[in-house]
Amino acid sequence: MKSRFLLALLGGAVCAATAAAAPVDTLQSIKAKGSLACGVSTGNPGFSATDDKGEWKGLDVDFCHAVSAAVLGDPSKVKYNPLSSKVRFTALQSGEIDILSRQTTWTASREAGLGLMFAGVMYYDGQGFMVNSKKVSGVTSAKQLSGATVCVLTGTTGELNMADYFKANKIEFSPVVFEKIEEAKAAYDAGRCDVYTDDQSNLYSARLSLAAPADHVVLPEIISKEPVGPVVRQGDDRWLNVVKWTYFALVQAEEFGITQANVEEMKNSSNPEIKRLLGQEAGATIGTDFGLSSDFVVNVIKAVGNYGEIFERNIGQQSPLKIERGKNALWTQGGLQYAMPFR
Ligand SMILES: N[C@@H](CCC(=O)N[C@@H](CS)C(=O)NCC(=O)O)C(=O)O
Repeated sequence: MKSRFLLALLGGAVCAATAAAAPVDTLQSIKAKGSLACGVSTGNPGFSATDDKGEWKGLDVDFCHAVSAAVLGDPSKVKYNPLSSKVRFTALQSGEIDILSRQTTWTASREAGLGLMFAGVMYYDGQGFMVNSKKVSGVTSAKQLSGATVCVLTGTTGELNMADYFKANKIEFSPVVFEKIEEAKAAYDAGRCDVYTDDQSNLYSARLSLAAPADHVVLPEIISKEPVGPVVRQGDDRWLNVVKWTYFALVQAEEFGITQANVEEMKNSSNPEIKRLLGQEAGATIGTDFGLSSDFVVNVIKAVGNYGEIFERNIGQQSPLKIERGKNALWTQGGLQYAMPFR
C-alpha cells in the first residue's frame, strides 16, 4: 500500500490530470461499470495492435476478451488504453486501467517496488538483437557488436539487460533511446542505429513493418528471460485470482482438448475433470467462489478458444509471424505452459 502512495507521488507530474483512485475491489467495480479497462501497447502486431478496421487484435488483446467473458459473460466489453513502456505502470497504479496486458516482463523489482502483481505468463520470451545486414555486413553474433549504436525503448527491461550484457562482455556501445515504438522502428529503418533490441518476438513483429524485411537478421543470442504476462495491482487478491485462473483455464482447456468449436459438446463429457473445469458438476462452486458464474470457463473458451488457439491465430502458424510454440508449448509437449489444477 505504502509503495502505491509513493509511486502515485512520483508519477504525480505525469498523471495528475487523469489519476483516478484505484478501486479497492476491482472485480466489483468492473461489474458495476460493465466494462474492463485494459492497458495494451501502442501497436505491436500479433500481441496488441489495431487492424485495418481499427479493431484491436492480438494475443494480449484476446486475453482482455477472455477476462471480459469471464467477468461479464461478454468478450466485447473491453475498453483499450494504448500505453507506452514508460507510462504503463503508472496507469495501472492510478486505477486508469484494471489490467495491464502488454508484453510486460515479470520481474522481482516490479513486484517488490511498484506495488504490482503478475498473474501468469502468457508468453515466454527472451531479449534479442536485430541488425541491418546491408549496414553492418558480416555480423552473425552479438559479440561482434563493438562500437554499435543500438535503438531501444526507455522503461523496458531491454534497456537494462543490454547494458548488463555489453558490460559483462566488455563491448562498447551507444544506446539511442526512444519512448515510442514507432519512433524507434523508424530511426532503425532510416539507419540511425546499427542494431535494434527488444523481446525476440517483437523483433520478428517489427521486422515485418520495415522497408526491406529481408535485409534484417535476428542474431542467435538470447540475453535474458522475458516471461511476459498480465499484471494487476497488489492488495486486491480477489481480482488477482480472477485474472490468474482465467489464464489457467485457457491452458487447461488446451490440455483437455477443449476448443472454441467443441466446448458446448464438452459440457456433456463423461470425464469428471472436464466437467469440473466447465462448471458442469452438480453443486459446482469454483466459479461462484471466485465471484464469477459457475460456467465462466465455458464463456471464456467460447469467446477466444483455448491457449493454443489464441497462440496460433495471433502469432503462430495462422499468423504472419509464424512463431513456433517452443517454450510456450504445453508442459505435456516439452514446453512450460502448465495450469494449476481445477480441483
Ligand atoms: N517486455 C519488456 C517490454 C517490451 C516492450 O515494451 N517493448 C517495446 C518495444 S522496444 C514495445 O513493445 N513497445 C510498445 C509500445 O511502446 O507501445 C518489458 O516488460 O520491459
